[in-house]
Amino acid sequence: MPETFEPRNIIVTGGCGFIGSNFVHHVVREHPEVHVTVLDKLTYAGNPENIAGLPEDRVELVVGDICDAELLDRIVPGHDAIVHYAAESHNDNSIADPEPFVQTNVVGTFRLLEACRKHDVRYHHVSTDEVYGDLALDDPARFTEETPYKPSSPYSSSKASSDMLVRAWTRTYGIRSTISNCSNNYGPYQHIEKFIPRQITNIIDGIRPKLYGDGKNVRDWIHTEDHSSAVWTILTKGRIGETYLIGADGEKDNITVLRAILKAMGRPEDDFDWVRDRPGHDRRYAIDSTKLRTELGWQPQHTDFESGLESTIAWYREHEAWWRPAKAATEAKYAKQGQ
Ligand code: NAD
Ligand code: TDX
Repeated sequence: MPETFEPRNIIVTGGCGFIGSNFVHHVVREHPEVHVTVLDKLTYAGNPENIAGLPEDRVELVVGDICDAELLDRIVPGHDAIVHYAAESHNDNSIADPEPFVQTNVVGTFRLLEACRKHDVRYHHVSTDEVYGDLALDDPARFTEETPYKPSSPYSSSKASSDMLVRAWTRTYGIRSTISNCSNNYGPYQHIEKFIPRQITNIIDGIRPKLYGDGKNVRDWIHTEDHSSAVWTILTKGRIGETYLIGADGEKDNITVLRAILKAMGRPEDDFDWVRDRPGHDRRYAIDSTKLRTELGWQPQHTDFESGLESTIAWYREHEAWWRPAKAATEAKYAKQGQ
């Protein structure tokens, strides 16, 4: 087992987004010795409510852009690690308007790496399984750390670019970094543009859910809490310069997920609309997380998808005030795209 790194004062970029805020809650709950500085620009996807109520002596919010080198020079010194979640994260948005994806995901990562180089701070890079492109439905293969990069969308190619920067900065400048590539997350605080919360909030609003293409595309679902424990494990026990894939054996096709949502919400299983497919829509993602499990001893704890879905549905029912302000605009954007 590699030596353990014991961070005390970390920066979490994108800590007001879906997965970043779940990670901040995880750290506050599980690691009382750690102080978190959240750096977040508060784009449409960032909401300070996601971390409201956490103890002020444990969590500080700095509102700012990861692309702002001067800001990074002010806040990075004194921290012992950056955990980088901030990104433009939605594939459909990247197809409609790719520029912010290149700016935040590529240039933003470059700025953070430069700050880590200058101030000698450890860096964990949160990435996605989408950098590997897609697999055929009838292919028994799953992605491993050795799978070649073959991203399909502006989003996934910007994430792939950022991963490459991390590898180059690690090899050339000796940045102390680790990378993780995780599969599709679900759980509380996910923006309602994404598949699962979009359909849950549609049903609450009496709108029929929308399924792209033939509905057979497969995603490998993981509860966001398991993603958080995996990132903490890699940050503290991972080997410098290594990549770890994070997944919880949760492959399901979209129509199965949608029918499970409809059933859990008391609707007939065919009560949805087929809509225009996403251009370049990846067919299947599947993660082999053997390296993380055997080398670092990580195990997912929330693998019962039906019960995870039920608690996620309950969360959206109980937090209508949180998602309501974004609902009309999100659906108007989809309607314009025929989705
Ligand atoms: P999200 O869109 O919910 O949140 C992104 C956060 O980053 C927001 O709070 C936003 O305000 C902030 N942000 C955006 N641009 C910024 C900038 N220039 N400077 C500072 N802050 C900025 O995203 P998410 O779904 O929580 O994804 C978080 C990370 O996890 C991303 O890097 C994404 O690629 C990765 N990831 C996501 C999934 C998934 O299923 N959602 C799976 C694997 C990996
Ligand atoms: O209304 C919808 N109907 C539909 O059929 C939406 C919004 C999506 N879909 C399909 C497209 C995908 O096959 O559902 C699947 C999941 O879609 P998204 O929630 O948009 O996720 P995906 O494109 O798979 O990417 C997600 O997982 C990997 C995250 O958004 C990325 O940030 C992450 O890297």
